Amino acid sequence: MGNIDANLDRLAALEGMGCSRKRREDPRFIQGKGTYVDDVKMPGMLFGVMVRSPYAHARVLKIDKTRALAHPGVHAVLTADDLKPLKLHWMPTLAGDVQAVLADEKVVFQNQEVAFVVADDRYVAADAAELVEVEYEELPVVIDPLKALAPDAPVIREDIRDKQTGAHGARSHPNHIFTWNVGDKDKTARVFDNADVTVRQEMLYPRVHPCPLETCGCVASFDKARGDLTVYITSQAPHVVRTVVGMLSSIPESKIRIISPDIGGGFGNKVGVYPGYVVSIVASIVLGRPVKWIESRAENLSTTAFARDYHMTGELAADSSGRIKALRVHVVADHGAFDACADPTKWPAGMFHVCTGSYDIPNAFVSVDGVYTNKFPGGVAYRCSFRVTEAVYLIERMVDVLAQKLGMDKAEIRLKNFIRKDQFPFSTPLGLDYDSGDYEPALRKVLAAVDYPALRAEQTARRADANAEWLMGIGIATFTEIVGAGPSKMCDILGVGMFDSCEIRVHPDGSAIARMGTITQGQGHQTTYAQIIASEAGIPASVITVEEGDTSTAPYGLGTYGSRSTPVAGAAVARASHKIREKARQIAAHLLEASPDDVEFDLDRFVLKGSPEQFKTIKQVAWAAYHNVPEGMEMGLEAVDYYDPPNFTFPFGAYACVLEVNRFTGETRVRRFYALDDCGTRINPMIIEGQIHGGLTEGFAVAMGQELPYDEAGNLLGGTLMDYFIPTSFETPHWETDFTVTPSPHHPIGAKGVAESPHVGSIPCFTSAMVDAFAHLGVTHMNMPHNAYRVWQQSRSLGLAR
Ligand code: MCN
Ligand code: CUN
Repeated sequence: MGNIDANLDRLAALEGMGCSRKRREDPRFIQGKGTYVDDVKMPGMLFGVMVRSPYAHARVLKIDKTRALAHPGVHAVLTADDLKPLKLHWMPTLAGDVQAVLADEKVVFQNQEVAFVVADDRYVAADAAELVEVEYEELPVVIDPLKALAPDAPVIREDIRDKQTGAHGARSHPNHIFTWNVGDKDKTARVFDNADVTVRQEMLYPRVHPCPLETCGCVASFDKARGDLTVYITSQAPHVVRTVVGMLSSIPESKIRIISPDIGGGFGNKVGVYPGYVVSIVASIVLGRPVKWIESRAENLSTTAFARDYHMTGELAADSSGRIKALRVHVVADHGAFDACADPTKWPAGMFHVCTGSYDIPNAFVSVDGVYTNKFPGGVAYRCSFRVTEAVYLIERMVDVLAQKLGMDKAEIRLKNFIRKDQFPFSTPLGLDYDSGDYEPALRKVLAAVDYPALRAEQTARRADANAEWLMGIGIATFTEIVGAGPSKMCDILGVGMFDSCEIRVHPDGSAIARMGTITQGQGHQTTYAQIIASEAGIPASVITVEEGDTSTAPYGLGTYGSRSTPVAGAAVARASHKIREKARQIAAHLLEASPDDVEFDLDRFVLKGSPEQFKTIKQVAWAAYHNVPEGMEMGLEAVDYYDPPNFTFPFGAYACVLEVNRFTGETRVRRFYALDDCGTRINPMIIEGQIHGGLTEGFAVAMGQELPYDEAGNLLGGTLMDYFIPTSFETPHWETDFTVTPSPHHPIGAKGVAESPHVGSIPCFTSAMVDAFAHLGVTHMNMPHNAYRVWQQSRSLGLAR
């Protein structure tokens, strides 16, 4: 008994995987002691402010900087003409397109960067920006992506007007970016032709924005004497920024240091390289002084990486029993005026082809047309897993629509079509190989938890009551996520494969530092990576420092987005830990004067097999590593691992939502939201729950209120927090969470990513519940956002409200 207690004490002291260790980063944050980019102050630092276009599409006839330059405190006003000799007026995007750094002869979206004013402080720069006189000639505007390919549509990108092929194949129109087809078109068509039942539904996933608390910004500092460039930057991928800056500037990467300090939320908004970063660097090189640029909220919401804007049409074919036979999808993807989608996969619509979802659908065909419009660029952001949000929304909506057509229950149709546990690994008709899943028990657990039959009975009674003011909607979503970009044969950024890395150094006293190629923006990496090392190498998490974000110290890594940190870097941590453990075992054997084969790892020590009283702790081994190692072994105890995963990981979940909808006002109340997630091996249950709460809250925001609409002239309506919905604790529902554990078979510790799942899964669940409130009246779909005004309009159109 005593032994077991002692072992449990040793286990607890490690704070390894499975333990809800408190977040190590929070004491700093809640005391206001974080260091964000805007906290960085350097001697002689200047400030830059952008001059932006008021028009969505216009020729730039003339830029007069005279008055701005004459303003006291102004050091420079940069325009495209100043960048031209440096060949920096255009830059490559992550999607194989080019983007104007500063408007070159024309502007193609409202708030586009036109000039950059550098001055002693931010106020002076802002005042002087007003004095830059730009003469525009307005051009006709294309806002609706469905009209972008019309023969007479205005040409947005004159720079590539005659380019017949883009980064993803042939272009058919000057506003056309790509057509991406995947699946078997003819076979799918035949199945549709012969199907018992088919359904078709158009839906819009509107343009939204992740709106992180901290906007984007940087401090660029070029040291002329040393020829070194240091950039503090809000980046989710600092090494990638270093490589891009190296390419653009021809400064060797060894002379460039990119530091992502604390980041106040990224959510995919901080993956790309923005004009503000480039011009700040140029200004610092030109002026020989550090230059800071920090976006305003409005600039962030109207110029840097939005999400979605997917106009989707889905079709399902099924037999009369509800067995799905085929899926067909067409998407018009609005990428804005430059294709600057932060999509590192080789597919131009990212992972959209996960849209067969959790279901065994034998035939599928998907076609996506990417188009340019006069809106700001982006598309991949906001807990999206590279278009999985859109894919899951589509399939979950379609399954609901089919159930309605067949008069089937929406839980039943899902249970009928799920990929079964014994079918994994499962190859989908669109070419993905799901690693593992166990969908049916997950949904059954959720149905039992919310007492689904009772909810349906209550709803039936409510529907029968003609005077009921509150309608009741029940939503279900059973999703499959795809995270962990990625196998470098499928994913790269500008040619760099998407491995990730970890370097661990164990110091003589047994404490350690782990340096990572990823960068936390709030996900708690400093807490959780240490837990992996604790379990895998026996070093207590409390003595492990995790460091990220400085390219001068961290091993090269591709950064944090697409919930890839756990599936990719987490695997590198485990493998580096195993290397440490193996070397430590050799040293322990040497200290125990035994053969390494007779020594085994046990939690925090190395034990002589058969005599557990004879052991060396990892702490003792660490000390020995610096003075007493076996003959011929290098001193020191460190390891580095670069991990290129063999496949993605496929987390999944089953969600249920109960919504109350006021038929007279359109007001809604989330009565219940139950989220079951399966992310394989769980490293820190508390952090997972926090991530899920965050993702669900953002899902609620998107489903219920967020959108970035435009008027016909290309003016962004709702680009400030006066209009853009950010839920506070007041609006946010109460979340109930649950889990199952289906490890990834190919990940060294069986872990899958989790951070985006709740967002991906909750949004269709909200829509499912919203439509369900009106389903008995024949409604099959309602476009988001489900705000009170739009819901009231729906209610009124059905005669339920005045
Ligand atoms: N985790 C775990 N066990 C697992 C999986 C994950 O304990 N099986 C823990 C990890 O150790 C990590 C956290 O959960 O501490 C998230 O891990 P993971 O799912 O691997 O995702 P990433 O760390 O790669 O985070 C990226 C993801 C993305 S893409 C967006 S968008 C998003 C999100 O994280 N942005 C966020 N969550 C965010 N949370 C905060 N606070 N801020 C953001 O900007
Ligand atoms: Cu798609 S948003 Mo996250 O990948 O940074």
